[in-house]
Amino acid sequence: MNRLIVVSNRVQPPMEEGSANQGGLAVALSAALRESNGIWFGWSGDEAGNFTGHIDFQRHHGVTTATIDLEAQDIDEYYNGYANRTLWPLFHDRIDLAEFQREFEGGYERANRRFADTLSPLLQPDDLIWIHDYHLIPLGRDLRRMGVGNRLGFFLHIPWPPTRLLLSLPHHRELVESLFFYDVVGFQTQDWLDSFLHYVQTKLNAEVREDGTILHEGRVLRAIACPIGIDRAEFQEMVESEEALVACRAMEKSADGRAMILGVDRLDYSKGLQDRFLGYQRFLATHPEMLERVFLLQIAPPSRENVGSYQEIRAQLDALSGHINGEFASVEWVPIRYVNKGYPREKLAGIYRAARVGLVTPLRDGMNLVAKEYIAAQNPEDPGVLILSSFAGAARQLTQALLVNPHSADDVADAIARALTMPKEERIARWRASMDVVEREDVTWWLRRFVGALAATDEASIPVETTG
Ligand code: ADQ
Repeated sequence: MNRLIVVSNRVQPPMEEGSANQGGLAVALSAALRESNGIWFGWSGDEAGNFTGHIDFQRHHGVTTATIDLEAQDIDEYYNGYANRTLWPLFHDRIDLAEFQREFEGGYERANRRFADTLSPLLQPDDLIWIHDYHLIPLGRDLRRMGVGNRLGFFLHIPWPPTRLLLSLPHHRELVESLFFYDVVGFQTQDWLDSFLHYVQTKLNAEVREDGTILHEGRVLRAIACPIGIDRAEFQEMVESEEALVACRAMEKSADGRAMILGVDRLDYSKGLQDRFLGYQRFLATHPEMLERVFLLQIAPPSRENVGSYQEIRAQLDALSGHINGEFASVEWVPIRYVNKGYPREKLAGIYRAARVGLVTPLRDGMNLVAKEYIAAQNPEDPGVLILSSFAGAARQLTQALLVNPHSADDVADAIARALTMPKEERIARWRASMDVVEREDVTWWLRRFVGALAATDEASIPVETTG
């Protein structure tokens, strides 16, 4: 296997056991890198007074990392700005929250060039370079302009927006055209891939050829649907760990015979937490017989706290959970336990297992690994039920979950009621079908599929641009 160079905005190598809150990307890529013995390159998360291009190399649990610091202005305009205030909301269907500022765009271009300048001297001719996510879309183009002829792949972890939405992004054409400097571009689902194909066919007049490759102005790109999975083996170990067992027992004890409905999400407007709370409120209002017999545990560690819309959502959720608790609580029972912190993954695995219902209702989500982790954590003989938004990428694979429209409080309420009363045989049958997918299409499968497509690229067709 060629050496793999993974590039992503943040580098989060495997952490010490028991550390809290590793994101989906980090969890998946650590597994991928362990297998490929590669380097993980990206931003350290730290601020430098002036950008120096200094690279900090480290080794963590079998993974070599190489990180750079960015200047305050870069962080503001590239990370908090273009990535998280322009692209993230737009790609998650929240044009109302998307901010279009020229400084953001300039910062995004500048930071991507800084990545290219510092990364290119590390590259060896046979390296496969795999760039991740919306922060780094133009990086492939910048590397090509420096003469990098390696095979280059890009994977988008978030949805690709419908063309009519993307058109509202200034310079959308340049952004999309920069993807044509890669050999392979991967999307989480066929839906997101179809949206991409729609744009390139209708706006760029690109040709989608019979072999699935796309031809645009002499460049050939292979675009694939390649859904990310969880590290099944690692997760299985975690579920069986002492910490998980202790956490599971502690949760069951604290539930005191009540059925636990569980939500686990980064605190983000795309995760649909407000609508979820409203759906649960509707459930309580329409099923008075269930009062005091269930509770919702929502674990939601804050994220991106420097972005205003994230502060707002936090305040709104605090108010809404307080309101629902005020409306339904008794002296002995609180309907929503709302916790704003991350948990060590072993503990989280135990909490998943103790939950009768996994409530995963994002309004839009590239994939959603929590849904897969919930399935993987269940007791095969007495599994809980996954309620899943049809707008999560995971819904394309986990078709035997109870799929809901997360915007509809009635739909969510009905699904909760159905999940709580579902006969054991049906629970087992639905869980088994979901678990088959989680087991078959795990992170190793994802890695092989993407890297396999990249490695299969015909080297002679690699376009190299040395000017501009
Ligand atoms: P995220 O938006 O971060 O990822 P998700 O796929 O659900 O969303 O991954 C979250 C990860 O963080 C899970 O592994 C989960 O266990 C962990 N996590 C969440 N809350 C936690 C807590 N309180 N304590 C500990 N761990 C917690 C982006 C995209 C997704 C896509 C992934 C991977 O938005 O759509 O699935 O990348 O491609």
